[in-house]
Amino acid sequence: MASKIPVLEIFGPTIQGEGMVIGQKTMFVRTAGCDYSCRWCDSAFTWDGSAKDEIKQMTAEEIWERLLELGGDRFSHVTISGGNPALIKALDELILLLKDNGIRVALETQGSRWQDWFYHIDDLTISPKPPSSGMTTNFAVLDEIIEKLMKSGCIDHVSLKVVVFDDGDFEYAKMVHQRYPYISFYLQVGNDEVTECDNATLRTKLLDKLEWLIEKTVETKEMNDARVLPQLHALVWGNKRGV
Ligand code: MET
Repeated sequence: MASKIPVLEIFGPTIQGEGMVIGQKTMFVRTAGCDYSCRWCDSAFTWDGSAKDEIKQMTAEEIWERLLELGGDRFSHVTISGGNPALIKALDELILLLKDNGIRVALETQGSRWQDWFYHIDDLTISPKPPSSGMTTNFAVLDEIIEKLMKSGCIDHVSLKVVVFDDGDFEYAKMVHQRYPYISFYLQVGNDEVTECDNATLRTKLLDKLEWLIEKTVETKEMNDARVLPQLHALVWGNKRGV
């Protein structure tokens, strides 16, 4: 019997608003469940129980059918996010099915768990969480993940992304970048206004924070190879879900 994957939402086509493939037209598959509970998580419904009735246990085939129903021939890229999708072994079936159909696959995870199917991801974003999240990075695990990806020659498909809310987070980001200097490194403006409904207010705040993060980055020699990005989806659509 085909394995089931806990899915919270499938949507698109839209664009990827963050990280290494920002702007890429994509579909999203958001899995349920996380081993973290970040203080500022913008998808807390994946783990806090508030959307537990929306979780569907789906086979890879069912997910593919739903993607086709929504996206038709208007997509060639699928992003798997969460929650932490790296908790789900059964995603290997979905990833292989997507690849068999000529779809490129991106995945977002915090780097707290390894899965062998990481090797098949075209755009793998590993996003260790800074102190403001309230989480503690297990660097033994992260070192092992990065080492496996390095050894297998997948490193061109991998990036590190650190969300920055304050000076402490920036110091953490510097440390992560220095620890893995050969991996493309992205700094992302944190959104601590995840309940703000007024898009104009949110945009102004996020752009002010972007300016702050750019200023810090340009002043810091350890960040000479870093890329600074906003969350494009938050600027365009605010805190709306399913975009
Ligand atoms: N948990 C994954 C990450 O940290 C993906 C979703 S975060 C809302 O990057």
